[in-house]
Order: sequence, then C-alpha cells, then structure tokens
Amino acid sequence: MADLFDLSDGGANHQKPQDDDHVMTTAQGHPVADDQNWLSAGPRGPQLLEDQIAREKIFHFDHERIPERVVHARGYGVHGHFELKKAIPQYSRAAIFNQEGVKVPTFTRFSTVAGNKGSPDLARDVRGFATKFYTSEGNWDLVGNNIPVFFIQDAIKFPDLIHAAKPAPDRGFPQAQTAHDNFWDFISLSPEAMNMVMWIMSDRTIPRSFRFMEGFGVHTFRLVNAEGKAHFVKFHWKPALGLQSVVWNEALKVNGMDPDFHRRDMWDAIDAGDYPQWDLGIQVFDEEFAEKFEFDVLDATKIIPEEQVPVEIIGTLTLDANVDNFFAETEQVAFCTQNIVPGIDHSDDPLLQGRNFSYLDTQLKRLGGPNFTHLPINAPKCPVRHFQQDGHMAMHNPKGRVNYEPNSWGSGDGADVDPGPRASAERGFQSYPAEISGAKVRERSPTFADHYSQARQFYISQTPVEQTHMGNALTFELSKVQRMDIRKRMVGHLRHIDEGLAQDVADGIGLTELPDKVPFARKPITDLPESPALSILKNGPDSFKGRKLGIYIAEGADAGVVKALQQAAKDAGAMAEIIAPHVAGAKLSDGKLMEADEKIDGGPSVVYDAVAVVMGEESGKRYAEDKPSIDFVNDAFAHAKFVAYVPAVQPLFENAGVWSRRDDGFVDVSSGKDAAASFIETCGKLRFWDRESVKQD
Ligand code: HDD
Repeated sequence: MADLFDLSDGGANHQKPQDDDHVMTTAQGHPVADDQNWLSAGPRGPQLLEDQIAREKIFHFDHERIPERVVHARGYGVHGHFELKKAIPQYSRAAIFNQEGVKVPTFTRFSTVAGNKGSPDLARDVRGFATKFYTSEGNWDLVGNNIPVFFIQDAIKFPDLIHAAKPAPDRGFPQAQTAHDNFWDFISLSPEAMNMVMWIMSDRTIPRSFRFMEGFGVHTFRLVNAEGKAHFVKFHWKPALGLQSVVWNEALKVNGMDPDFHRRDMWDAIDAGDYPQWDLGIQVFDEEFAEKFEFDVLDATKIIPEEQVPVEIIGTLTLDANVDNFFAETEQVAFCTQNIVPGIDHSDDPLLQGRNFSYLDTQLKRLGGPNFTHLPINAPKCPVRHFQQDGHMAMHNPKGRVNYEPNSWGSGDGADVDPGPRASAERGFQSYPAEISGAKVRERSPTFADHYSQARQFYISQTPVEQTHMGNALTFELSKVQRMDIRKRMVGHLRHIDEGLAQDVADGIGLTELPDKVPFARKPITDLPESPALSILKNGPDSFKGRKLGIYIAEGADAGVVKALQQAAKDAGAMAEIIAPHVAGAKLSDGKLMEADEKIDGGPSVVYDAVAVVMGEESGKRYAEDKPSIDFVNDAFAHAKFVAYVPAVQPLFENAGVWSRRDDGFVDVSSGKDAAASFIETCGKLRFWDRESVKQD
C-alpha cells in the first residue's frame, strides 16, 4: 500500500506499470517517464517550453471540446438491436423489413431539446428519440421525438422557434425551460403550434424514464415495394414497459437531487440486464386515404389517430449495451433524416424537406469535416464503396489509381486494375417518381390551416387528472411570462381549444376577465372524437415491472418485513433500494446490519416510484423530527405515490402530516410476506391519483 501510494515524487510513479503494454506513451508513441512534473530549470522553475510531453498533453486537452448540438445537446446513447417480427414485402423492399428474425444492430440517442449539455434531465421538454439502424443496405436513421407532432409546419421557422425557446440572448437565461416571455411570445404568434402546445403541457414532457416513453417518426414517409408501388407510413415506438411520467413538483425536486436522473436510470437498467424494449409500429395508408383524411398528411403538426389507422407492430428494438465511451459514441453520433435505405422514401412534408438539409450541414461543423462517416459510431456495418476521397481526418483511403467514374480500367490493357464500384439500378436507391408540378411560391398550403381541432381532440382525450396537470402546467408557464399581452394572447388561443381550460388558466394567472379569442381560426374548428391512445394514464402498464421501490429503514426495523418487500419487488421485476439514516445502513430486528444504497438525504422519495417506511418503535420516534425523513414521507404523499408502512412509523407520519390522511394508497405491511406482495401488486397502478382529486376539493 505504502509503495503504491508513495506521492513524494508528485505522484509520477505511484503506480508502476505491470508490463510493456501499460507503459504510458505520448500520442506519437514515445514512452513517458514522468507525466506529473513539467520539465523545469531547477525544481523551482521556470518551466521550459521545450517539454514536448507536457505541451502535447496540454495541447490535446485544449482541443477536447467540440461544439455541442445546437438543439438536443443533452443526450444519452445506448446500443441495441432491432428484430423484425413481421415482414412487410407488400409495402417495402427494404432488407430490414423483409428478413424476419434477423437482428440489425442499432444505436439510439435520447435527448432533451432546449437545454445545454449540462442541463438537468427532467426539464419540461420534448425528448428526442433517434435510432440509427446499421442495415445490410446502409444506415437508416429514424430521427424522432417522444411526441408525434411538431411546433411548426415549415422548416424555415425552426431557427426562430429555437431562438425563442433557448435562453434570451441578452441575459443568457433561463436555461432548459420554456417558462419565459420569448417562448410564449413566439408560440402565441404561431397558431400552428397549438396542437404541440397541448402535448408539451401534458405530462409527456416530464417522463419518468426514457424507458417509459413512446417515440414517433413524426412525418409521413413513404414505403416503396419491389414493384415500385408506394404507401405512406408513420413510424411509432411503443414501450414494452408502458407509459409513465412524473408530476411537476417531483420533476423540480428530481432536477436538484439528481440532474442525471434519466441517464442514470438507463445505465442502471442496462447494467442490471433489464433491457428496455420498444415495438416498432407502422401506420400505413395510401393516396386515397390521404385525399379524404380531414388534415393534410404532409402537415407535421397533425397526427393520424390510431383509431383511424391502426398501428401495426412489425418488430422490436432491444437496448442491451451501454456505451464504452460517452464522447466517441453518444457525442459523436451523427443522425441525419436523409439517411434512408432503398424501400423507404421521403414525402413532401416541408418540415422533413428542410430537416434533410439541416442535419448534414450541422454535422459538418460539429464533427469538423466531411469524413464523420469514418467514425466507428457513424460508419455503416455493410460494405462501403465510392470514389469520395481526402478531407480532414480521412481514415479509409482507397488503394490503386482509380478514383473516378466512368473509367475503363478493368478492361483491355488495364484488366488487372480494379475499376472500382459501379452503380446498380436494380439494387440501388430509387427515388419514388412522384409527379411534381406547380408554380414557385412562398405560401403555406390552405390544407394546413386548421390549428385547433386536433389540439382540442388531444385535450378531451385525457383523463381529468391529466387535464388538471395540463391546466397547471399552462398556469405555471404563463405565470413566468412578464408581458400581460402575451399571457392574454395565449389564453385567447386556449379558448379555441377548450373554454374550461382557458378559464382555469385565466383564473390561475389572475385574469379577471377572459380575453377575446385570438382571430387566428382561419378554418372552422371540427369536433373530433376522443382518441384514448393519446392519454398516458389510459395506457399505463398496470405492473410495477421495471420500476423502483425505495425502502427507508432505521434501527430495529422488522427484518422479515424488509426482506419480504425486497423479494416482492424482485418477483415483480422491479428494483428495490435501501435508504437509511446513515449510508452504512441500519441494524434490523434480527440484530444484523443491513447495508444501505443511499443515505436519507441522498435518496429522497422523488427518485422512487413507490416507497416503504419500516422502522423500529424507537427509531419511529427518533426520526419524527428529522427534516429529510419528513420530506421523504411528505413528498411521497404529495406526489400520489403508494406508501407501505408499519405502525411504528406513526410519530414520523404524524409530523409529516399524513398519518390522519392515510388513504387507500397506504398499505400496512407489518404482517409480512402476503402484505408485501399485495402492496407491490397495488403499486402496478403506479400512482394513487384519487389523492390528487381529493386534495383539490
Ligand atoms: Fe431536429 C437534432 C428530432 C425538427 C434541425 N432533431 C435533432 C435530434 C432529434 C431531432 C432527435 C437529435 C439527434 C441526436 O441525438 O443527435 N427535429 C427532430 C424532430 C423534428 C425536428 C422529431 C420535427 C419533426 N430539426 C427539426 C427541424 C430542423 C432540425 C425543422 C431544422 C430545419 N435537429 C436539427 C439539427 C440537429 C437536430 C440542427 C442538431 C444536432 C444535430 O441535428 O445533429 O440539425
């Protein structure tokens, strides 16, 4: 020990290399003798510029950062594979849609949109859900979000949208949030955003985990079969573990407690072998449907309700490996909507067309040159043959003298020279020969003009609890807006969507009179039927699988009860963590020390899906005055969580103000095994929402 940690030489030799493979070198491969002391004239300096080893180290460090993504800067990438369960040759000739059972490697990056790289995971924001499929015919990137519609219809508005959402340019705040004047100013002047506003003010923008979100390709794309026949398609990801979000007050606290909440959740799940899965679904429809559908299928602010065109499940994505290196993989991965394979094609959605330009353009700047496809994370896993050459950091330089096409090498005198690759009309990508006509105009199609009907449909499809959350979210956001005219304009939009919602928000932000409706409703609003698929709570998993129970123990806690809870969670496919007043753990009733995963103020109830509090008689009294213990119980109650307890915690629960308010979300588990199992089964409902409605009465 003493030898290993002898720091008298400045730490230079505190760990001796075990063999030649462990000898440190410079980037040029020169073995390094001392990595901790700059070459100097005498031990007290000055430092010598001659020191090429120190200079190289500092030079490289100085250049470690690359520009963060202009949007979706904060993200988390994971490897996995896609397995096709149902071939669809009738729709697409793509190999990935024709080889049932074949596993195609994938890389998926989840992200928030507005915040910078260091912003908290649980910001109210849209989540990116981008997947790169390394298919046998090249990379297919499905660059989607966890929301199936978008703010704007035309890509030319994107810089304005993002400028308005990001921190104001003069003051540089607020970070990672839309609750400010600029955002709501832009939105309230862009009626096309109203459907998206409903989605972002719902709990979809505060997901409990990446694992419990849906994903959507958003745009209408085309599938083209071997005969050249095309269908329109929308892509959906359906999480095997169902949908789940947190509540807003919880999100605020999680962000302080664990800004890495979502990435940690993903890392932990994969590390534990609990691989998250999504089904890939397609909504396929033809020109005839597109013609008669109430909205334009090229308008990215609209969905096609699942009740109208059912989602057909065709395969499964499994995420089963964390990255080896965050920078090399998550940071350097480059998704481009233009990356499609033969058998998939773009549509004329103007947002998609604009994106096809933007992604490649941004990669050039972000990754420093045109050769980013040579980086392992971006390189296709199928053969790549072309005549592109040179450029910064070119790593795959072809041999031989042929670098152009057409060429006559390989015939006649040059028969021994490889003539290089040739295009193949048969195997190659063929654009769908859609008819195009029309005058060159800058004009929004009149078929894009109904901005409120689907917004209303979304709102009426939610459960009352979800509607309340939306009203509260709008009230919160608009109460951060300082300009009264912007607040009023937004309420004026809400009146087109739902008068009750508009009134609630107006009351919430203290408007004494309902403002006039904004005069933007260019098209009559249609009353659309409810679409249950749009609600999170109507599509819950009804299982505690993949969730996390927090068991708060203290001295004298009944060992049988604690172990029964752990076992019941495990049996349900959930995780259980032990929290104790001290991280060393607590001595249970059997006299044995149970180690803790977290100390109480490092493991507050907000990071768990349900909690149990198990203490002995003495500790129930002792921790009744302890602030973190009171918060633990209080928050679990306020966030509508299921709570297991034993009678000994009465003093603590009384001080937290919940003892007399125990409802059906509280379960006494002191009788042991069966009670613990039934508690975990109850937890499958995820939250005891009745508590929220009672509170509001
Ligand atoms: Fe975008 C990144 C998703 C509209 C321009 N976008 C980016 C990422 C996702 C999306 C998931 C992160 C990819 C990653 O993890 O590296 N974007 C969407 C969706 C949109 C959308 C679902 C609407 C349907 N985006 C959109 C428009 C434009 C862009 C209209 C520009 C005209 N998006 C970009 C970008 C980014 C990007 C600037 C930033 C970093 C990057 O591309 O690689 O090109």
